[in-house]
Amino acid sequence: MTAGPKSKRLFESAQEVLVGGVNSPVRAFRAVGGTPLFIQKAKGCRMLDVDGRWYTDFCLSWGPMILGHAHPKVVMAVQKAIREGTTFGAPTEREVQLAQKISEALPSVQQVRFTSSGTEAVMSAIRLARAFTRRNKVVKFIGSYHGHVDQLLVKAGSGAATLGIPDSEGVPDSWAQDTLCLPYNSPKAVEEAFGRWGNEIACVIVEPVAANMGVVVPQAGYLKFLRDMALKHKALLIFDEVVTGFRLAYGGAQTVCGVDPDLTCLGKIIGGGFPVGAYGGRKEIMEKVAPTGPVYQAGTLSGNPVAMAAGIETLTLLKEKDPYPHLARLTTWLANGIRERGLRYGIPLQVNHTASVLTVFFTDRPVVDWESAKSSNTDRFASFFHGLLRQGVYFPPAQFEAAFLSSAHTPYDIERVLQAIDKSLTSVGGRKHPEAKVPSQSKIARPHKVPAGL
Ligand code: KE4
Repeated sequence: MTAGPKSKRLFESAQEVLVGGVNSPVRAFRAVGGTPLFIQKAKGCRMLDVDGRWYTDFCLSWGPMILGHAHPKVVMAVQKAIREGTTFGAPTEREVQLAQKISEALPSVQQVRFTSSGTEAVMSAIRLARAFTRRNKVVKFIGSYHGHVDQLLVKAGSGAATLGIPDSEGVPDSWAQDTLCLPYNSPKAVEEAFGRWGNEIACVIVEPVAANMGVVVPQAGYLKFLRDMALKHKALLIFDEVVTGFRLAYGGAQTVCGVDPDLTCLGKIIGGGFPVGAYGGRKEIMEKVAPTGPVYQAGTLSGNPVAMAAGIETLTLLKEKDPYPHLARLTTWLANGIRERGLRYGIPLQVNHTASVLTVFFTDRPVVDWESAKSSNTDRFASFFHGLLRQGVYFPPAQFEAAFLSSAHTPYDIERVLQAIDKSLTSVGGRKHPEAKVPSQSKIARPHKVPAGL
């Protein structure tokens, strides 16, 4: 549909040697159709594909690039680190510095362990929660993704409080049976699960703002409810902040909603574009991890100085510049502009957003969980995506993902993408109703009450 000849040629040869031509499934454009663009380079909020076409980027590598691509200060910090050697398999000062920054930003995180991906961080946090509580069951939420962790690649059983079934080949039934998959934003389902399995549940893992069913914010009081339920049943509460960490605020969702989890998983932004994950929490829990405790976890490149340098510079700039109010304003402007256009073109759509994450769902139902998210018209999303791509706007190539903004995006970029959306909505089958009474931005109804704090 929209890829140039060089991307097409590259994708052909890529598929010979790389599974599906990619190193992560979502990059293959299977959710939206067409050939994935091969990217040559990126700077700020712009990406250049191998056919010489520029795009305004709202995928930002699925979240890490909150300062925009190739930020000069991050590049300089990485260049300095590389010249000193890239990895020693020995402790370095930069690991301490980045861990201190994370702990200062997230008071619930007294100690940190770095990994090389968010998946590793989540896998390790689950293992640690099971060891600390001496229990096996894990509660996760339908539609949430926490990396390709075997025991979380699980779908809901028949009833809310029934045991999970594998959601990927290669995951043994026995491993899935310790995972309970509950609907997000449903306190009743959590009460049922704890009522039935309470003293066997090691932890509840939750995306404090879901981003992997598209953006779905927690309903008012929901996170506090999970905190109270976990405490009551002596289970651990794990916030998977791989997306929300340093995205929703300097620190993350927990600093916005005022709920302290027992363990936090991080990734993406803390690596500044390099492979970094982390998990952390109270010392009494973390000291169970080797070498101070019996929970084994390790990694050749965990905490390597180059990735640490990128993370340190990124968090330093985020703290110094505090781009969060600017990002929230731009994102709200974009969200309201899309809502207005949906009304004007007579296309039912929902825009869920908070801070600098946003998802457009083509449905007339408010999207508050996986059930309502999957009711959206994904064919319309695919047309919307390609309509934008043809105009040089790169949204995430999948409905059930978040679009991201960076401090490199400007009001000009929002104006431009709204103009592109005007055209793209006609390709979705919308007809402009010039006489449509479009309420002013301030009056556009929000599909659901965003809870105080988020
Ligand atoms: P990684 O292993 O990809 O670094 O992180 C896994 C992960 C953990 N937790 C949450 C909430 C996540 O969103 C992710 C990964 N996010 C996806 C996009 N939703 C990464 C993109 C991809 O899989 O290629």
